[in-house]
Amino acid sequence: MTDSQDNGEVYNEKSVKVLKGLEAVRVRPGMYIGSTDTRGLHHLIYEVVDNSIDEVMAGYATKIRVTVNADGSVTVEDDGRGIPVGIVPGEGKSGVEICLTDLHAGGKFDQNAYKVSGGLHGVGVSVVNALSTWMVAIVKRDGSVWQQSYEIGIPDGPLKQIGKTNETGTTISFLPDKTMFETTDFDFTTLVNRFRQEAFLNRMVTIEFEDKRIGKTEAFHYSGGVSAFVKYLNTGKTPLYDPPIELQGEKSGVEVDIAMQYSDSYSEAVSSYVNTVCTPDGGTHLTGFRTALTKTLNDYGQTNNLLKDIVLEGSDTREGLTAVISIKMANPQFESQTKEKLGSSVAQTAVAAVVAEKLSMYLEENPAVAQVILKKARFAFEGREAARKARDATRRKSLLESTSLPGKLADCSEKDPALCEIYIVEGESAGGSAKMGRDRTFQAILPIRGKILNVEKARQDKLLDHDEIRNLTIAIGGGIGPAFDVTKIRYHKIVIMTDADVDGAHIATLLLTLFYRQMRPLIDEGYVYLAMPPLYRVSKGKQQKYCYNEDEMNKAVAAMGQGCNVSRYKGLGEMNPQQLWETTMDPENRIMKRIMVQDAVEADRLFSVLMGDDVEPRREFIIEHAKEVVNLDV
Ligand code: 0RA
Repeated sequence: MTDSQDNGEVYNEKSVKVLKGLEAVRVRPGMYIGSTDTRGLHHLIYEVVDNSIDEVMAGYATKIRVTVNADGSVTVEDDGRGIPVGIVPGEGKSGVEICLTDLHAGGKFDQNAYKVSGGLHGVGVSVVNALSTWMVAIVKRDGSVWQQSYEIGIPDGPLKQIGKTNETGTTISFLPDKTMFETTDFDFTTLVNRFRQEAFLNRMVTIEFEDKRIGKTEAFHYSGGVSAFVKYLNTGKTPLYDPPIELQGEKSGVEVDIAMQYSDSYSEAVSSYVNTVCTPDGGTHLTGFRTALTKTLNDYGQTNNLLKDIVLEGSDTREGLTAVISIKMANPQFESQTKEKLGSSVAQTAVAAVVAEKLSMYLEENPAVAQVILKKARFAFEGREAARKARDATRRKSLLESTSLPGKLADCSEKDPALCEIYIVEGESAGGSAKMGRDRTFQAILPIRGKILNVEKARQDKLLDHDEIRNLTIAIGGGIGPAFDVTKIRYHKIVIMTDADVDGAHIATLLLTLFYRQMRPLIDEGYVYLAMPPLYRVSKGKQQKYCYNEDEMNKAVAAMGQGCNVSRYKGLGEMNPQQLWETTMDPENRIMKRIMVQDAVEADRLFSVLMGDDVEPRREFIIEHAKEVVNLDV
């Protein structure tokens, strides 16, 4: 048998496999990208960008440009080595084609130790390709420019040389297939937050992001890395020392990079990452951090007579702590497919060793900071003791366990939580309309008064003294704080409905922060939504159309023509019950934004900006958002 025959056979057999693979992706897209909703859609971009991030982590690229084009397609460009263009022996195809069409290409010819792509969420660019109406790959490598195009994953021909260059890099463009997704509308803010986070976790990279649909550009580069990340997360809080403590080191092949800074707040904001991928459920690296932190602070406190005769618990050492734990390691193992929790035990020992060594060194060298931290932890210990005593003694137990629901709650008749929705509505008048407009079989309404929930400043034991927080807690039914039990909740859709103005955004932020900090599983399970009331009603005679943004309004005006009437809704209160039902509450017509952990993390930060001690960031936020409101006010 000659070589060419051999290659031919391999080629045919592989091609059939590739086609079958791509077909499988299109039959069950959710299996490959998690879901076909907005989350799955955004994963497409993350997957492609993660490949470029891998090239950055391997030390070959520094710049990534992401563009959402005017037609909704996406372009991701990097200045790395370029995907290999040569024919891969035994495959009979170029490296580019294998990378972009073979489901199992990951790792085949890429010896990158800390891969993010192709990992847990990482499914390979071939999956993105299969779910795209078209994709174009352009590679600059070996002195030439190379190109290959695809339709729903199938190449239009072999990789072609289309020009000369002395640069290197990879550019991938794609248009998500509308028939595969519930929505193909990328969200600017979601993407901005993701790219910012990736830039914080890779201090080498510069990510430029342009959204041509709205003419906005952002660039992210943070030479300060995780320390800059922590400072960013603490915007608006009052740090107890500055700069954040940095703990870096390498043990057993695990690179550990941690920054931590305490503020005078009571909440904990510790997030963890493996190879720049967020691990919302923590895992071994987080456990290693926690145990070493507790032990190191106890040891230091005992040795230096700062703790008298108390022993700190883990939670005492994390009150008011903002920290980012970023590790890089080969072949991380996760505990489950969907929940992102690290299982590799080597990460626990490595992180614990680095933290114990570097933190005790830091404390020895910075006794003033050490004093401040120990004092904070001791205060937390005392607060916890006080709370426990109060809990035993007072009414809070009976309050939460009482079977009577809040008087303000208009409950639904359905009892199966999976079918029930609760609308948390700003203001009594909108609450009244919502009560009248709702479908009372499955929709409950809880009106709340404006600015209520300063979770930041309130200690755990004081939260339930707030009427509004108590009402919310009893209505939702899972309790509050560390003991929150998601299996006891009474509704699987918790919908925040506020006016579409700065105050409304503020109240939504407060509620999201409460959920994020005190009822976290609600966010993780995807039970929290923002209602999206329309901004305009365009009418002419008997015709009418509700519009949810300016663009839709302009289109409706154009369609109805001369003499049509445009009214802008400034608040929910301007809609009568029937209108509120039709536009915002009827599952057939309404638009709701499902809150993802990422949104909640940003809300948590925004919350600190709004409620924290610094005036300047708050002023900036309000000005920034005032602009948006003015823009809407045409
Ligand atoms: C495999 C091998 C090599 C680079 C890449 C893949 C690569 C993939 C992507 C995806 C987006 N940007 C990328 N940049 C590089 C390295 C081969 C070598 O030069 O040794």
